Amino acid sequence: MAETGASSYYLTTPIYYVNGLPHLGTAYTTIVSDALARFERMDGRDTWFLTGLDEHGQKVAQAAQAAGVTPQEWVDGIAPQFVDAWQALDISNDDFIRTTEQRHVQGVQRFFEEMRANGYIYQDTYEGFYCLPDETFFTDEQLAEFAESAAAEGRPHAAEDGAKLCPDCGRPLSFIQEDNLFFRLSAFQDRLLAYYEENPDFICPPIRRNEVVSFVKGGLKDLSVSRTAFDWGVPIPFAPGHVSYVWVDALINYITAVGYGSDDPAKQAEFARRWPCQVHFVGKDIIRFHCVIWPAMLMAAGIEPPRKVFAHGFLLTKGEKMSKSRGNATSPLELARIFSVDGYRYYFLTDVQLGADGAISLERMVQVYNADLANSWGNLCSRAFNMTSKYTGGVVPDLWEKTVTALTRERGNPLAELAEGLYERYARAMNAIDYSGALAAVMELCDRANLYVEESAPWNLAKAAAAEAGGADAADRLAFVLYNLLESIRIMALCFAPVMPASSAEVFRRLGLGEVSCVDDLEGALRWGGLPAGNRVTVGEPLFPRLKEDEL
Ligand code: ME8
Repeated sequence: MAETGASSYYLTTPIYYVNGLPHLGTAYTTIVSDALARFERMDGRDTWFLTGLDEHGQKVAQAAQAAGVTPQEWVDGIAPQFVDAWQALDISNDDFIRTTEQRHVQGVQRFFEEMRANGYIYQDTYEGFYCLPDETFFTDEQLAEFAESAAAEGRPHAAEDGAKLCPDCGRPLSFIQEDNLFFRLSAFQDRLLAYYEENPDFICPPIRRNEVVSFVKGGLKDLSVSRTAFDWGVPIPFAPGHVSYVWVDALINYITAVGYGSDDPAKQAEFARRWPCQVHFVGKDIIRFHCVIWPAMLMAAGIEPPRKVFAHGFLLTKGEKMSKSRGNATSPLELARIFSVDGYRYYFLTDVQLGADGAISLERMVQVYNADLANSWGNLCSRAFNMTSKYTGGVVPDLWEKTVTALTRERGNPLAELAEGLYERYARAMNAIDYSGALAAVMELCDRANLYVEESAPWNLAKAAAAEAGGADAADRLAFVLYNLLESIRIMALCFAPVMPASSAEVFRRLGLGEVSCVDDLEGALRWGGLPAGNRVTVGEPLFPRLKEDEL
């Protein structure tokens, strides 16, 4: 195996096809990945987050032809729309790779040479079925299995004209016959199974792991890895007239983006530092490419496989997979306009159980937004900031240490107590890529803080403080309560930041604090007492104004 290091935290999204624009599905994977990237940075790791575009292949060539432009013109027209959409959704990717870039093309060519030098590439004739929309080959066995299960479930496996349908997307398959290059995937069955065994967390969640293991146990066929029927792809240096099969080209992006195949020593050092990747986030539709073909390709080229592939489920609207071709996709930017970018990100990360298929609906989005963000988190911030403005002149109260100790002894400090173990609970869930769990831990503190407002009734303390008798005591109590609320808010804003970066940054500004995104010691930052007394607090507009479904 090549010398590689694991001193960095490198994570990726799939590189998306440029045949359509960003939609809720691709935005979902990108947000899921972004939340982890942001958490890892705040938790002090040297993080590198990659996304990008898959620009080659027959499908793109055909789309360009239909539009009357060259494939390069076509992809150049689509790429900025992805860049803009991810920027609008606050995606913090460190790099954006396009497979038509020279750095990638050169790396793909080198990779092919490596696989060939190691004896894993040979030439033969491919004869079989191909799904153009999915850019996927299907073996006769796979089609027979599909025909059998479709018949048992009463679903069609062939069109009315007899054309075979794709087992994955249900669209008609094409028959192709070409002289192609083949990759000896069959030689990797045992090594893959051993890798899964030795790395039980390589495929997550477990249901996907079982699926992949039983697929590989069923036997692997060699894979056609070049095409000769068109030329929109990476030319294979030792096989004139052949371009790389688009999936092989696409998978290699994960290493070319961090320097593989470069002649520049600085890039080579970057590759040694970044690879192997910690997590490839993908949808469950492309798990075989990532968990079978990709690690086998890497083994064939003498490179370590990635540490983990996390496959999430599909977003469904009314039970159907949501996709542009089915016409049931709402644009991410449209939803972000209604719910704010943070409200949108929060919903998908908290209400859709990562890994399972998730039914999404506008009604449910409104419910979650209003309950958690408008009524709970946003309302807590408004109340605490308003009361600070009214009762302590908009300044974070200052109290003698002795007074704090005495008041804590007298009444306890439920917020400080709950915040105490928060890092552990939250970071454990984030490291396990369990966003719902992590956010639930933060919402627990939020709910407790809202209750604390009611229990401690600062408005009564303010009245008592203003009255003559017992004023000093009540003023201390009021200061104590307000500090506890503001400090809890600071702590929650830190924990919410990977999921809702803009509103957390705003809360930090309103508390007179620096950039939340610059935090790189989350555990230290979450320690109780970090909010400096004397900071000026700004009230501002509601962070998450309530939404009425009938007004959307
Ligand atoms: O497959 N729900 O690109 P692609 C959730 N270029 N996620 C969804 C989704 C849905 N309804 N629809 C799409 C490709 N996705 C290749 C990848 S990687 C080396 C090459 C997400 O544009 C999900 O992550 O078809 C899925 O795996 C991906 O978009 C497919 O994107």
